[in-house]
Parts: sequence; C-alpha cells; structure tokens
Amino acid sequence: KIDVFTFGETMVLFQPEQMLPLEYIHQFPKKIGGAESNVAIGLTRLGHSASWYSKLGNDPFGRFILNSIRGEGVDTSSCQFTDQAPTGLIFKEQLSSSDMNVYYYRKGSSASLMEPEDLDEKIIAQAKIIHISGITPALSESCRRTVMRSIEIAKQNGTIVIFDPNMRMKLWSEERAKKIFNEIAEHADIILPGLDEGQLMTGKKEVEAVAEALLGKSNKTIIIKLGSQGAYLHSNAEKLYVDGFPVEKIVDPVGAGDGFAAGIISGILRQEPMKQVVRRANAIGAMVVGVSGDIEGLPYFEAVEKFMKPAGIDRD
Ligand code: KDG
Repeated sequence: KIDVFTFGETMVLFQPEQMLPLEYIHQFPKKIGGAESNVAIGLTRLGHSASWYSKLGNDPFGRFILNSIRGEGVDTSSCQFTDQAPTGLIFKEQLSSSDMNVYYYRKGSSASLMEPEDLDEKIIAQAKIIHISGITPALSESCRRTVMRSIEIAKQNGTIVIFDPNMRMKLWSEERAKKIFNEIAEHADIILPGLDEGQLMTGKKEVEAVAEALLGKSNKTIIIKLGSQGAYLHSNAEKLYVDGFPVEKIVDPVGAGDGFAAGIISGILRQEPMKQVVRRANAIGAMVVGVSGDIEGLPYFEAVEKFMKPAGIDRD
C-alpha cells in the first residue's frame, strides 16, 4: 500500500554550471525536473512510499526520466510511454544566486496528453494522500480533466487531497489560473500556496486575510509559504506563524516549495502536531535552496532532524 500518489510532467532539465546567459553556455548537465516527482522523491527520502504517474515520450529522454525516478525508490508502475509526442524539456538560466529563469520546451509534450482514463484508480483509492499541483491543469484541457478526476477518486475513497498551486506564469494567464486554482482548492483538505498565489486566488493582500478567505466556512488547513520568514498555519483549530530557518547562501531557489510540500505530507503521515509539521517543512525548504538542482538537495529524514537542532548543541 502506497502512502502518497502524485502525477504530472517531469522534464529533462538542462542546468548549466555557470552563471551566464544561455547564449554563452556550451555544456548542459542533464538532470530531471518536475514539481510532482520532486515531492515524490522528497517523500521517499523522508521514509515514505510514493507513487508517481506521467505519460512519457517513447524516447531516450522519457526512459531517462523513468529510470531516474524509479531509481530514487518511487513507484512508477502506472507510468505510460507514448509515440504521439516527445518528452518535454526545461532549461534553467542562472544569472545570479537569486535570479533564475526557466525556458520550457514542453508545449504539446507527451505529458500534456494525459487523460482521466489513464489514471490507475486503485493506487489513488488505496493511497493515504494525493498531492495535486497547479502545474498539471495548465498543461492542457485533458490534463485539467485528469486532475479533477483524480480528486473525485480521492474523495470517493477518503484519500486526503493536498493542493500546491505552483503558479507558472509561462503556462497560462492569471485569470484562468485563478479560476482553476479555486475549483481545485474547493475540494482540497490542505492548501499550500505561496503568498502571491494566495493573493491571486482570493484578491486579498494581507497574509491572514488571504488565509481567512481560503478557509471560508470549510474545515481545511491553509498553510501559506512566506519564504525565509517561514509559514502561516491557519485552520479552525489553530492560527499561528511558524518561523523559517536561516539560509547561509541561496544556490538554487527552485524546488524549495516541493521540499516544503514533502515535509508537510511527511509530518501528516507521521501524525505529528501541525506546528511541528510546518517547522520541519520550513527546514526542508531552507535545506533545498542551498543545493543546485531540483532534487539533489532533498534531505533524508535524519539530515533534517540534525538541521533542526539548535546551533552549537550536539545531543549525539
Ligand atoms: O517546482 C520546481 C519546478 O518548477 C520545476 O521542477 C519545473 O515542474 C516544473 C515546472 O513545471 O515548472
């Protein structure tokens, strides 16, 4: 039995080692990048079982992605290969430690062909949690329907729905994203927006007003990510700010939110008090930004525990 199911598009990620405009880059280390597989890999490192689904191109890049994710211990048994379209690609361009651009080559990619019928209903029905990212519904209309279908299956089977909006401006308009995010959020048990995403969804400005609007009259848990400031937890049971951890040097900001999501999901699976859950998620987010690449910085459980101990106190 799987703890967590997630699905989406993972691309081959070409990430230069130098901080230069891509025009002047001659070598591209080949990695993988995809918000949902980042979360799945983060979870396996934290000691949980995760299953990830995607439709991959029947090409060397599709095989590379599958081998990489399976190699990290994620269940990929429901993944499919198609001859209809190629695997998507992403290039990162880093001009300074905090200035990161991405270039997508993913329009009409294999993953954009995902259909509701492709989902393995049994895996979702048996999972404790399903992680939905707002990137997937932006890929195509059939992907949007696949997201809504996965939520329906989860709801019918008592699987907890966690939603991370993951706004990607290059994929769709703010207006369309706002509408779809709110449709998904309505069915979610836990929502993990960044402040800007929460503002987009609600039209409110202040952290607490955004959280209040997202909660409405529901029984959800809202956790607003505040970057280096940590996060704000808001539910009917509790409302509190949870401090972030200091980051010595930001090497690569991409993937912090996925590490945070993995931390939240892990804490919920461990049935810990929510304050502790959010604290560990903050710690993972801080650890991820210190390492280049989407998945390279995702920590093992013991490493996070060590990171969270107050400096100078060695209890070993
Ligand atoms: O969260 C990290 C992702 O943004 C990155 O891996 C690429 O999935 C990606 C996307 O669609 O932007």
